[in-house]
Amino acid sequence: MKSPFVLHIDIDAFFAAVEVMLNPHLKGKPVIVGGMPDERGVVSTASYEARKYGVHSGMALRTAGQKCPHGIFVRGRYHVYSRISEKFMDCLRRFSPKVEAVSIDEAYIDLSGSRYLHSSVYALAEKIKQTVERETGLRVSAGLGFSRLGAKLATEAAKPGGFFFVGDERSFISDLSLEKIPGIGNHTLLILQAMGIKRVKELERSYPSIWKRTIAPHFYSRSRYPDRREPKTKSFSRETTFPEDLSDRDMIVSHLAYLVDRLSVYLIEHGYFAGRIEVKVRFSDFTTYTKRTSLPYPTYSYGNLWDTGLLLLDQLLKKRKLPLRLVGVKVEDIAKQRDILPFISIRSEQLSRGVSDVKKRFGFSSIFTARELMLEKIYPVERDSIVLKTASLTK
Ligand code: TTP
Ligand code: MG
Ligand code: MG
Repeated sequence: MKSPFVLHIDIDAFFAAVEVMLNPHLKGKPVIVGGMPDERGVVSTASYEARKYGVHSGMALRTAGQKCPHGIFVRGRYHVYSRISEKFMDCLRRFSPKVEAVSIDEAYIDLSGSRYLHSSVYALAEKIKQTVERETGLRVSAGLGFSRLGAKLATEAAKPGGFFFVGDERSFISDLSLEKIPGIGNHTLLILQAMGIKRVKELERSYPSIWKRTIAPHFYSRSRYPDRREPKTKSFSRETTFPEDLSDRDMIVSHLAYLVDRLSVYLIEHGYFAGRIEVKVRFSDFTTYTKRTSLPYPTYSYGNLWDTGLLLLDQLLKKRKLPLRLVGVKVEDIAKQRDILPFISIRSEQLSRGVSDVKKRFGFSSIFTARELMLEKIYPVERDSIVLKTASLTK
């Protein structure tokens, strides 16, 4: 059997690196993307110079301002990042038909079949890295391994800017601390740490059954082969912290409608169907609730996502007294095709597709539902599109 080779590539400090590329005065400076330090909301990302001060993705902008007072704060321009991301993915696809985009700045590339064309997979991987760097103008990190997990962890270890090949994945991963392993939740991590287990090899030694369930499948099952049919990303989400806490239900509904609209267009553009939807709210006192449910059938339609999303929101709003600080929506169980044909949804899906075409040509907010109209009162419209102040993607 051919041994599989998986290359993983991730752009370094992506949003911040784009800002530096477009404005060379920022080079070498602590750049923080996401908003201004006196604003609510969180940091999308920070340049490596800013990370030295402890600033990282997901940190409150205010905290970032305290940690790095001389930081250069920028709001971020999602449409620019998205265009560069497409360029990045297109460049990778020239090297292999099997490219799996897993987030805006990262992809797995299956190089198993390519090794007969190139003398060395290692040399090919290096060439791919150099080519994307030249064509995008951004620095990337790369990891080559025999499984997705191995390749991804190699990239993490190679950051920033490096390239690692993991020849012996099992011993490489054994030496890593558990928090590096994607898929081990915080809760499990805390329990294991309390039991004195910090590294993968300690887990294997002391609790082989847990190791077998969590780590071993990466080495032995077919899951190590990049799968072309199903996107590996299991969910997509959009959320926003409001400029001021909101007590008006209609205004909250309006924000949710906007985020669902964004997600629906994203699903359509990428040819995905979503099987589940989750809504998240954070009240002023920072208590956070989520609620999710299966959709009646896998869909990308705004109407279908909305109907279920609104039910979830109303259930969540009963949990506590308003005002609310944040609302978000996530879709899960993502698939490229569906087995059942839902007759009832066809109309709603056709409508969503039509609307999405119009948006593509004339701007995101050139057409939208009346529910979203209220947002024009509080946000600027730029490039034919309403711009939320602190929109953020979550992984
Ligand atoms: P990452 O690849 O996780 O981070 P990064 O590229 O900024 O830094 P590095 O890979 O060198 O560690 O995420 C890619 C982009 O996605 C990031 O530039 C900004 C955005 N993002 C968010 O908006 N919110 C988040 O919580 C995270 C983690 C990323
Ligand atoms: Mg990155
Ligand atoms: Mg990434």
